[in-house]
Amino acid sequence: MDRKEELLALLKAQEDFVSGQDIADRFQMTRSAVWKHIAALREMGYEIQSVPAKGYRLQAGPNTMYAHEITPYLRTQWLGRNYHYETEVTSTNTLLKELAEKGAPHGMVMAAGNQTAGKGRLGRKWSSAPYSGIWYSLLLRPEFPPQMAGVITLTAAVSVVQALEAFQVSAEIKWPNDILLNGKKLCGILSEMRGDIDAIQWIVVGIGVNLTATEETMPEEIRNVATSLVMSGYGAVPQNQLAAEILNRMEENYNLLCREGFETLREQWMVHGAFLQEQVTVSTIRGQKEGVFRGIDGDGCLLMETVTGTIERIAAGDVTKARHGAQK
Ligand code: BT5
Repeated sequence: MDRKEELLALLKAQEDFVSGQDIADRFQMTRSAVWKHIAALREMGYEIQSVPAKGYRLQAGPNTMYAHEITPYLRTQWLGRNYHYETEVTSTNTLLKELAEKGAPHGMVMAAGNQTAGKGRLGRKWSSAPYSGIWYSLLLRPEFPPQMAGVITLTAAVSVVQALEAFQVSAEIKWPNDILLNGKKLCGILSEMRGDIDAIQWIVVGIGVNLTATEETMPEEIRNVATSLVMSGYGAVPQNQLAAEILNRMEENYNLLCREGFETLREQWMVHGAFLQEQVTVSTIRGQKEGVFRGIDGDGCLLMETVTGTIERIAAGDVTKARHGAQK
């Protein structure tokens, strides 16, 4: 913690005014140094009231994923201990991939207030209005074989749902990478990797969770499909605690995955999976398939029962609930 952060911690701990002299004495600095730190904190978005003869009082913090706002809530050993925050980036995935190529370590997290070119899968766009959600990416350097890379996205999805559950938000996972709340998309996950047949160099897992968008501010093009915690009535969930909790769960689940394989996480996934045992349509790059969604297998592939009763494994695609067709 630097001085400015220590001062912030003091203001947070104190409901009433703290006098400039008290701060100066406590940190052994001059009154003008106190003033400079207060100005710097204001610059960072903290609303600090100052009243002559009374001192300073913190009124509100910004909705910003600064390291010092996240780390107090971390219970991790390695995930997010190397944490970077940028006000604006093109995409946290793009930036972290560049850092991964330069040797950035396992567990690094890159968060941003705004993404000017947020990415979804297959060249799709991820809309990331400034300060309206959690936009961050996690760098993993797994020792497990490349065949297991596919389950990382599902592991992240389970982690997000568990973290939401810790704040009494009950969400579902739509295979493979969407988190749904009341049937609409609250969160998307984009995993990108580099590796060869024998080894994974790195996997970057990008997670986006909508928090504060309202019916009015949610971008037009996703208004019908997307939701935010505020729109769903969960506006009181604290962003930075949720962001930390996702990392806490992800580290636990990743350790579990490395230790025991995917089975326990697969079971967890099945507890939270959307459209299970329902008639679904899966759009893949080779066209559409329809059938009953029977679950996922040990590689994270979707298992679909077709009309002929055979089970097909699908490795990638987008699931929607079929409009017609009987449920079994
Ligand atoms: C995803 O792709 O859902 C992956 C989203 C990953 C976002 C994170 S944010 C941090 C990191 N940095 C990045 O640049 N990306 C990651 P996909 O399944 O392809 O879904 C994309 C589709 O979701 C779009 O075509 C829209 O229909 C919809 N969409 C876009 N923005 C959305 C939003 N903010 N909320 C809900 N749905 C959205």
